[in-house]
Amino acid sequence: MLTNDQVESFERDGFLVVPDLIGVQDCDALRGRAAEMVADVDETKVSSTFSTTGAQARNDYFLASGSGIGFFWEVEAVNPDKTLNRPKELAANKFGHAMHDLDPTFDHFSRRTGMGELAADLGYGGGLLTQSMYIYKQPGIGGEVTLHNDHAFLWTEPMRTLGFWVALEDATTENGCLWALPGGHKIGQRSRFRRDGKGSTALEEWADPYPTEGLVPLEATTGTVVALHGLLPHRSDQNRSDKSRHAFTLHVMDPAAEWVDDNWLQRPDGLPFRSF
Ligand SMILES: O=C(O)CCC(=O)C(=O)O
Repeated sequence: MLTNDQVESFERDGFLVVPDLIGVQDCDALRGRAAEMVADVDETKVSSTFSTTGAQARNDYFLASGSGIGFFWEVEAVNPDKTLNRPKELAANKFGHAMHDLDPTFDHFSRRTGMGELAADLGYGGGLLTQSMYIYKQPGIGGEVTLHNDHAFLWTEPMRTLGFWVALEDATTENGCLWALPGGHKIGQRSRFRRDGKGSTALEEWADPYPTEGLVPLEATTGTVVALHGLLPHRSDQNRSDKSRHAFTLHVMDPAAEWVDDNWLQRPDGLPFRSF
């Protein structure tokens, strides 16, 4: 699927933008399914928000979403009394993290649209799917995602995690596209998010933060897949525009690597990680 130049570019930069990998019909089907799922959420029972800039609800609901499907609201969409200040389909920040194994539409999108072949070309043949997310980046209130790499949250020994970020709508600098640091995957790991034995989680940062100079925008049209090396620093801005920017992310680990048992995301015996 990929040319040698594309593979070399991924190895050099730590990312690769692959336009038009996924058909618009498949993107629309995923958006339609997400709309059904958020319509079914009882917002009086879900009070988790998601933000990478402030204190987060790191609770049992979040931890359970590693092997289920949990919804998280935008901070700016929640009133002080925890009610939502707008319709829930415009209030959701994201949902995750096991739809690829639990929902047929997400399973199809993850396993039957070419991402398996892309993973194999990037050295992840037989890779195990560890995490999926549907990210809204809502118009007006879509929150910033601060500079990080994904391996800090999805740790393997040795460090072998690959991410796919799929544009379900056009993503531009106006509505909060990804930004990445070319070659930044060679800097090494500088943080780790782990859980303790009591069900709490914390982000440990043990070296200088990643440099914020030199990041480039990764604008993407609908159906584009951005492959991200697990160690690549990336971020996205707030979305203050009037355009939404829905995206889907999928993470893959090398089947020869070990999934460590203090990762926040753990699967029960009955729901092991599966391949494409
Ligand atoms: O979709 C975004 O804005 C950023 C997503 C991201 O970086 C992540 O979830 O790791």
